[in-house]
Formats: sequence, structure tokens, C-alpha cells
Amino acid sequence: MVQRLSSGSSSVLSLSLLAGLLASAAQAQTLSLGGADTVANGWRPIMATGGGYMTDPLNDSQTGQAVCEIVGTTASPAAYFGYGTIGGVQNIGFRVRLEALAGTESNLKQATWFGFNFDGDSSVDLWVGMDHISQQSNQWQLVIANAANQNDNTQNIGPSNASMVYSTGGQSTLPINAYAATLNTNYTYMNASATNTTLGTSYDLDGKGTTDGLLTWAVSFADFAAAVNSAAVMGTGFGFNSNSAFTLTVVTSNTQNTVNQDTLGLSGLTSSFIYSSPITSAIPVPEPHTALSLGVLLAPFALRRRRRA
Ligand SMILES: [Ca+2]
Ligand SMILES: [Ca+2]
Ligand SMILES: [Ca+2]
Ligand SMILES: [Ca+2]
Repeated sequence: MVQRLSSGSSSVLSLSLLAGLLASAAQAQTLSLGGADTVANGWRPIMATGGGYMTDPLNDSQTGQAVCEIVGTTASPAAYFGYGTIGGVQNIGFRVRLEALAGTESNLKQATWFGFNFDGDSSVDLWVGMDHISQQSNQWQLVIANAANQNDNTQNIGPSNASMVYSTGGQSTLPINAYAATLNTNYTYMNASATNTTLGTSYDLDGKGTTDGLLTWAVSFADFAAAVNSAAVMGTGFGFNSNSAFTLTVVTSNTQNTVNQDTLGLSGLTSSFIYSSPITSAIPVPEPHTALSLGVLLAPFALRRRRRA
């Protein structure tokens, strides 16, 4: 009898220990900018509304520059969204797959933007981008920028009228946030490989013999949320937090402030954006019934131990 109780209680203890470990693992979620595209590293592929990864046609960018060409197939996601801590600070992350990177990073003159739609209409409300167009500094810049001008986000529905309210070149309007980019601190620049890409087995989706490139970057979640909830973007009462849903689009450009190269999920530059299925920043943790199922699954083992005892 004593043995039964002790065996049973140790199983209960193991389960609580397991639950505790799962909870602490969720709290300690880190975002790995150079790591593989796994949930354990904070990454989730961007999914289409109809299911499956968001894909993008090959050879559909405006000028055919490899570094502006978004590539993605049903087996290999074109883009990922990330959430987790970097150096103890909560970040959101962005990863896009391109036909190829420039031979040297300093030759790259390109911008990639993730467009957020928070209110379910057809317009982008906020952009978060990685820009290497600035000719003066020849350095990457990470930017959180309002969409469109004069607070009129309703116009930001497609490549032809999209704009980002930001400037590095002496214009009067500044972005909401801008950060100097530091390699391996807030961005990485990698060729696709088995080490960083676990979804799909091809590392040259366009088949041109050019290893695909991965641009990955992250910005502070607190800064991002403050931007969303600002008067100029969604309004101070909007209440965006890490559990709020949004949809995404991804675009590339070789000029500042506009979209003129490739748009995710569409062939070329069409009149409207296409958005992902809904995403929340926080990675969903197992629901209570999942933990219950785990308990039900483990119960026979506990029972067996009791019988043996
Ligand atoms: Ca493309
Ligand atoms: Ca919108
Ligand atoms: Ca390629
Ligand atoms: Ca496209």
C-alpha cells in the first residue's frame, strides 16, 4: 500500500515536473536569427489563407534581380515570422527567401518589407523592413514605418500605391523607428542550406544554379507594439498585444519608400496585395486539453507501475 501510493505520487510528480518544464520552455523561448526554421528557434512559416505555405512564382520580379526575387514553393516556404527573445529582449523576427544573395553584402541594394494588416481590410497598416539602399552609409537599416502618407492607410492596398513613411536621405518625415543593423545581432545574411532550412529539400528553388538566400532580421516587440498602438497607425485605444491576430504580405524593392520588384503570393506587381492566414506574435502554447490528453496517454504507464508494485 505504501509502495502503491509512493509510485502513484511519483508519477503525479513527474507529470507536474513535465508541465513545469513545458511552461518554463515556453517562457524562455528564444529567437535564433542564424538558426534553423523551427518553432524551437522561434520560427513559423507564413501560411496561405487556403492552407499550405505561401508560395511565390519564380522570375516574376520587375527587373529580374536575384536579390529582389522572392521564391517559395508548396514544399519550401517563401517567408517566416519569428517571435522570441534575443539577449533577453522580446523580439519579432522576419525571414524571407530570395533567388540568390549578392556576391558581397556591400553590393546589395535592396529592401524587403513585411506589411502588416491589423484590421482585416485590404490595406497594409504598418511596414517592418530591412533596407540596404542607403548609398551614403552602405549599411543595412531596420525600419518600422507607417504605411502611406497623411495617416491615410486605406490607400495602401497594392504595389502601385504602397509607400513607407520613412527616409534616410534628409526628407522631413521620419520612420517610427530605425535601427542600425549589426550582423549576427539583429540580422543575418545566409545561403539556404540543410543547417538553416528544414522545410523542403531544395536550396535552389528557381533552378538557376544559384543557392537561394535567406535574409533574416528582428526588431523589439515593445517598439513594434507601441507603433501599432500609436495615434498615427491604429490609434491609441487599439490595444494590440502579443496575442492579437494580424495578416502579412511581403514585398521587395530597389528604391526607397515604394514597392517596385516582387510581392509575395502574386505574379509580378498586381493591383492589390494578397495576405497570409491570421498569425499571432506569441507562439501558441498547448491548450489545457492537450495537457489532459498527455495525462491520459501517460496514465496506463502509471497504472502498470502501480500493478508491478
Ligand atoms: Ca518571385
Ligand atoms: Ca488594414
Ligand atoms: Ca536560387
Ligand atoms: Ca511575386
